[in-house]
Amino acid sequence: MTAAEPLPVAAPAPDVPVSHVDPFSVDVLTDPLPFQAALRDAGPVQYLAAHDLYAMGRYAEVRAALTDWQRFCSSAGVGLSNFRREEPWRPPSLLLEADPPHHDAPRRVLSAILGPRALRRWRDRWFAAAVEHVDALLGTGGGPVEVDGMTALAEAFPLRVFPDAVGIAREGREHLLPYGEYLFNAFGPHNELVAAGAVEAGEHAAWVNGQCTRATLAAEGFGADIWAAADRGDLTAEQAPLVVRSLLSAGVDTTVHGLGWVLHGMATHPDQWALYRSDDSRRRVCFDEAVRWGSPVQTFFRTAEVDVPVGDTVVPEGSKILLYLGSANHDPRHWDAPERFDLRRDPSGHVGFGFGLHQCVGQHVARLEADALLAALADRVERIEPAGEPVRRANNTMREWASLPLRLHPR
Ligand code: HEM
Ligand code: OVM
Repeated sequence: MTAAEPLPVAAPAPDVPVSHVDPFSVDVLTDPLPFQAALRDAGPVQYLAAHDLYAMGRYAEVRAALTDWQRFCSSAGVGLSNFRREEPWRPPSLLLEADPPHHDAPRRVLSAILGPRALRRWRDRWFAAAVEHVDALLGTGGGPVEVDGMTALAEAFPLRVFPDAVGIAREGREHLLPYGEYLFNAFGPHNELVAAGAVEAGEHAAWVNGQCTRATLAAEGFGADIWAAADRGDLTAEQAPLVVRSLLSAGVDTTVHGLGWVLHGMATHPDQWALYRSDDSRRRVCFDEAVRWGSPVQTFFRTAEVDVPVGDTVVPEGSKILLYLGSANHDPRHWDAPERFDLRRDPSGHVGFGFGLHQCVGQHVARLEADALLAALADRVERIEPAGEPVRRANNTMREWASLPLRLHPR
């Protein structure tokens, strides 16, 4: 090695607090709040020795970093792996894993296709589907019914409406959830969670990729809309299938676990369900408060393009930075009693959908799905009660319930 070559970065920058805890251990993943409180209290940034990376957990710094795409870039990957040194496990997303100017055209196209105006044509259909879904679940007996809120509601409802809205085949839809589960694990380190999914990931990915071609997509739907944008010249024919893949990657597990958190919130805070049912003005904020409170997407990484001063230290060029959306959403420096699921608060400014350039382009889709299901439940269900111990599932990126036993009391 010549004197001009920099040493490999494997030591913390000077004056940075160091943690030796592995935040991707199953223990921390299933109970992340104590780790996140310690991360915030250590300072604006901490070095995580277990994975040679920097982590931010305070609201102000996380939000500032999400907005600073020039210095905290996405094109080197938004997981632990640095795409400039390691081959990505799948071709990078043209949205999530891209910086301007490449990010611009795919983003503009999806913003229009998934925006509030474009979604108006799905609203009545999704509200009607939710009423049918809840009616079938409650049956005709009139008494309380016990369900697993995850399988019967949080998974079943998005799977009932979203794949049809994209326009994919019915056959093979069982690949969607495990594909997302693996994808979100794969943003983390290559731990046992990734290893456990790796055997089947190839099959899920092959099926998902097969759904993205013009020939396999229905004539009406978000998929067809993406191909129409390619026909207009707003995207190339090479970009179109990858943009469809983004919908199938980011659009299923996220809403499933967002709904899981709203159902858990209502079951454990009966006063909030009463408030939701009685006060129309609270409905608008409900799902966002659940996304803040549960933060189903806990983290995304960035890569430092240059040396970035943060607090008393400098995050060195080329290092990975872990942005704790979930921790920012629970920072008492910004939120009053953040651990409380509270429809009376104003959750705006939460970073559960990210912030800035990459802020979730599918958030209106997620809100519409949630509004439809919650409205149908509010009409028919007086009380939502826990009917057993909820069960957590560890994922390297998402904060998930595997099972939510619920008792629904029809009115
Ligand atoms: C981006 C969360 C639903 C598609 C993001 C980001 C977050 C997020 C945190 C920012 C990523 C970053 O900054 O690196 C969520 C949550 C959801 C949800 C919590 C549900 C509760 C959806 C849905 C779709 C979708 C339903 C598709 C229909 C996308 C795409 C991006 C994205 C394509 C990348 C945008 C870009 O990089 O410009 N989402 N999402 N998401 N989301 Fe969502
Ligand atoms: C994508 C993508 C994948 C996972 C998550 C995401 C939350 C986007 O392929 O564009 O945003």
